[in-house]
Amino acid sequence: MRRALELATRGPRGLNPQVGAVILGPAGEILADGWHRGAGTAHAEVDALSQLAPGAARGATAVVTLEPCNHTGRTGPCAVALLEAGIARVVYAVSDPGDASAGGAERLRAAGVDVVAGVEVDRARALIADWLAVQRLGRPLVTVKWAQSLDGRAAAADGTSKWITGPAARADVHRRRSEADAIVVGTGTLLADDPALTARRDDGSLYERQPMPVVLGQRAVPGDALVHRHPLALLHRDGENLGGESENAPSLMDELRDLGVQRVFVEGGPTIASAFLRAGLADEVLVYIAPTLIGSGTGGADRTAVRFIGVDTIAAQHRLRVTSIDRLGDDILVVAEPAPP
Ligand code: AOF
Ligand code: ZN
Repeated sequence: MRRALELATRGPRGLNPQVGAVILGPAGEILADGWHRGAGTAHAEVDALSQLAPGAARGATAVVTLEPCNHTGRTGPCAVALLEAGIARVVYAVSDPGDASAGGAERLRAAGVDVVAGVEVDRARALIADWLAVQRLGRPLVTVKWAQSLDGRAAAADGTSKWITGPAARADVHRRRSEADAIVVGTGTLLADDPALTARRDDGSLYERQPMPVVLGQRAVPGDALVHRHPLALLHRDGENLGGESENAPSLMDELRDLGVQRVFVEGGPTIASAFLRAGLADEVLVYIAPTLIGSGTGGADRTAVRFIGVDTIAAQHRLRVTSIDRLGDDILVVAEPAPP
C-alpha cells in the first residue's frame, strides 16, 4: 500500500483523485503497478492491469489506494476490470465517496473476491483530503485572507495600503498561494495594486505550483495588467453581486469545481473577502495583523478590512474558532475557521 500511495502522488490534482495500484503475485512479488493520470485517462487499477499479458493476473492481489469504482464514467468500472482479469484479492485504503462510483467492494465480494478495506487509510485520506472535501461539500475549499492594522483597517483613507504587513507575512502568503489551485481578487484590487497573482519565493523565483488567477468584477482588466504575464490563463468573471441577490458566488464555485479546482485562495480586497464571508463561503480565514494603527481619515472615511457580511445585529455575527496563532516578524497571523453551530 505504501508503494501504491507513492505511485498515486505521481498523478495530478484535479477533477479526479490521485490513485495508485500495485498487482502482487502469489509470493507477494510485484507483477505490475500503475497510477491515475487525471480525468479521462485510465484508472490506476486498469493502468496496472494493462501492463500484464492476458491471464497473468489470475489469482493475484490488487492493492489500490481507493476503493475500485463501480460506475461507467469517463472510463469503465474498475471492479469489473479486476473481476475479468481474475483478481482473487483486493486490498484498498479509502472508500469511494461518490454516489455513482461507490459499491465496487460489494460487487467484488459478491463475485467471491476476498476484499480488505482500510489499509493505511489515514495516509491515503491525507493524500486526497482536498478532493474528499470537494466531494463532501460539492464545491472547492475556500481560504479567505486579508492583512490589517491592529485596529482592523486594510488601507488608509486615501486608499494607500503598501505596506501594512512586513516581509515575513508576505512570504507566508506566497507559500500558501502555492498550495491553492486558484487565487481570486476583485477588479478593485487589480486596478489599485496591479498584482502578479503568482506564488513567488523571497528571491523572486516562482514556486512550481501556481494558482490559476481569477478576477471578479465588472470593470475591465487593463491590457497591460501584470496578471497577463501569469503562467496560467486569467479567468475573468462578473462578480459584482457575488453573494448578494445574484447567484454569482455559487456559480463561480461550480465553475471552479468543474475545472478541477480543489482549493481557492481569496485575496481579493475587502469587497471580495466580504462577499465570500457573506455567502458563507469561507472554510478558513487568515488574518495577518500588523502592529500599526490607521484609524479613519479627516472626513471620517474608514477602510475596514471587512465590510458588509450580512451582520446588522450581534446575533448574526460570524463566530469563528481560532486554529492557530503565529508571529511572523513583527506581525501576527491568526488562522480561524467557522465555529461549529
Ligand atoms: C478507481 N481508480 O484510479 C480512480 C477512481 O470519470 P471517471 O471514469 O474518470 O471516474 C472518476 C471517478 O472514479 C472519481 O470521481 C472517483 O470516484 C473514481 N476514481 N476510481 O477505481 C482510480 N481515479
Ligand atoms: Zn475505476
